[in-house]
Amino acid sequence: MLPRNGLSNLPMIDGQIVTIERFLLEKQPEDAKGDLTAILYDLALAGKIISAQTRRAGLLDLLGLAGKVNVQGENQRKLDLLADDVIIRLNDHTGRIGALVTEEQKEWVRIPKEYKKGSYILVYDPLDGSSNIDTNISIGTIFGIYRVVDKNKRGRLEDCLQPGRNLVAAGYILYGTSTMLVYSAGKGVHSFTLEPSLGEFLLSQESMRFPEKPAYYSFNHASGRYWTKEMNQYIDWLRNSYKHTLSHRYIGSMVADFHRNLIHGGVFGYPAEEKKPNGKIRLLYEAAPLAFLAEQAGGYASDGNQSILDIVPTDIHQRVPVFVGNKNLVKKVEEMISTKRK
Ligand code: P6P
Repeated sequence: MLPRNGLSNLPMIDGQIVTIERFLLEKQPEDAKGDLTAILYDLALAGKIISAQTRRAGLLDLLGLAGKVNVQGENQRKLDLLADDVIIRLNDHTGRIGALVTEEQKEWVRIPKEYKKGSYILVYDPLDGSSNIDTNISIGTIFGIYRVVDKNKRGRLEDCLQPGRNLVAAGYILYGTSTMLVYSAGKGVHSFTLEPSLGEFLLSQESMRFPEKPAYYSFNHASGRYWTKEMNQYIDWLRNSYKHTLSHRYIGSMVADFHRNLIHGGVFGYPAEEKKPNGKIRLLYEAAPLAFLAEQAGGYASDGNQSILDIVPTDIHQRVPVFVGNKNLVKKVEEMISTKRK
């Protein structure tokens, strides 16, 4: 093995420094045109730009509200709009994307006529957990990539309303103590850490799997009074079945909770509530991409009745109850709360 003198402080796999560019090229099928790889590169670039802005937000007056409200009725934050703008600008003219769906735009985003139509659909939440921005808690970009239904046509709404089972790739970029990009293109989940001194995402873990033994459950206990009796019985079951080994961690940033549970084992849940019969999490660009990753990592995701990946969206912003992570813990939710005929 080569001496590790000058490189000892960089993440290496088997003595090799693997950039995301190299990894993607090595993993892409022989006959690939390279469009999907290029889209993942573009998302990595977006992650670098958003990370730089997020890190300096306090200095650049990017914290706080943008003075606008999005389609969800949520106050948009300056960084929400910046992240959304970065991703659209990096993808709308490449000829790789047929249409975009983003949490921050009411309608699906058409590719301007002057640009070539693309054969992929990009759905994304530019900054999940953005209510945490001002308190320096980890936030993240969540994305999913589909193929267009009909390659001969320009992107249409029907290309955007596909079930998660049709995803060709999904992932997230986590802006935390370090910036990480975690993705899957259907052959396992792989994580990359941004090395700021190089401006490169370097491979930090290949083929990530949920640990069998769960360490955390992530539910907002304060909302327990709005859950059904059966949902509260599930939480009691969790706490009694894993008395001494399960802790509670819920930081109000699903992508960060998901990431911690992927590494240490656990389950995240945002159940239906009296006033939120479909919960809060958006199906298309939050739940489905994380469900895709979860299954690729040996986990599972459900709305309490069925796999999140089998739900066909009828609206680009529709919400679903979400339980995602350790397969046994999520299957137990279905067993205890499913309203489907037994
Ligand atoms: P609550 C962030 O807005 C988000 O969509 C998820 O990232 C997070 O887990 C959830 O909402 C927090 O919602 O109602 O518990 O504050």
